[in-house]
Amino acid sequence: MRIEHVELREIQMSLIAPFETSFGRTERRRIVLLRVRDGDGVEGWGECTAGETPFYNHETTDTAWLILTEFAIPLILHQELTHPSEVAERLAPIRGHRMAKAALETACWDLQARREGRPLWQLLGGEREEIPCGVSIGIQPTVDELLETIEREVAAGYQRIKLKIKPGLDVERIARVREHFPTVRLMVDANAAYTLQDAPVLEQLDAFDLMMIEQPLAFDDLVDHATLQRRLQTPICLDESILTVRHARQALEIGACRIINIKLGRVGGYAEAKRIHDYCAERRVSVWCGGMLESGIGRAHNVALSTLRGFTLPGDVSASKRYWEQDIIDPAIEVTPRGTIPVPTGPGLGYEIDHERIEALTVRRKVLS
Ligand code: OSB
Ligand code: MG
Repeated sequence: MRIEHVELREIQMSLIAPFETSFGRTERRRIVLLRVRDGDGVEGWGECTAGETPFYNHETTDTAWLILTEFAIPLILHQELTHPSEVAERLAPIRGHRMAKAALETACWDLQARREGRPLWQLLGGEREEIPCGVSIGIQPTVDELLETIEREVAAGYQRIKLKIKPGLDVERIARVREHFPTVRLMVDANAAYTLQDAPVLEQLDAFDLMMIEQPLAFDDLVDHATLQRRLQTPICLDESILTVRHARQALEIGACRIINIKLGRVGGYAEAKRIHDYCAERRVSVWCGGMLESGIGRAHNVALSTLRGFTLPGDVSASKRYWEQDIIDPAIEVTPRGTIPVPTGPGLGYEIDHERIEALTVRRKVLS
């Protein structure tokens, strides 16, 4: 495999409804898409999951654009590679900026799968024919709106509901939700909004039979999570804190979590995602695939990743129509009434790229070749 041509685009898309977390509110996405092409004209597509603001992690749409064009793409362009797993190795000199690197790395995996004329999920070693799906529900203005939203998602078939929480919008709200939905599989995600001093509040969440509490403490913390986990019955799931398989090992060794949310962008692509998955699978630690409000290309990559054997818990991989009026892939990602996404059978990502739609949404474009 030898990449001879790379095209970057920024597309802008409005969400169907604003998405609010403890770190902020998103109404409109600025998404970097990346298309790689080899000498034979075979293409691969990647999506950068960096947000518009540096409030989930340090990366943004603009930092990713800079790192990709100035540093990452030049390390890969015109280089002979025997396997897409080498892409991450070549990009290793770049410290951090994993979302930028993942956009390029995942595109190269897609390209290799298309070269071989087989689905990307098979190239990755996936085994699942359909993946279990959950939804992530942003902070709602009122309890009534929250209950209505949950009602709709449960009726659509989703297998678990994740609710965003923050200090002041936690115990009371979850109590109300649990009252209305006594048996729904529920979890919460705090996006790092609490500190150890809030342990008494978080302990109260033990009363609601939650599957897990995702990232309650600081984005770069492991040790305080271990202290907190000892005080909680509910499993802690780490998201922001896990960037590498080393972090995963250290987190499990000290008991900082019992579950890990794997996101392709956050960990730098498939090579590291697979390492974290394999490490957890050997130890019977459950993992699931997180989401970053992706468009169809990122979503399709999440579907492929979720076919790996260890992704036993429903992920935040949901239907395109929950976020977008019109997606950039065809068909859009749909969820069955039993809350699953059937895995596509075509080569590479397995969904058609809607070039016209992408062109119409593009606000800047750059070619490196
Ligand atoms: O913490 O999982 C998160 C969205 C943006 C940033 C961080 C997170 C999220 C979500 C949404 O929870 C998941 C999705 O794409 O549906
Ligand atoms: Mg999260």
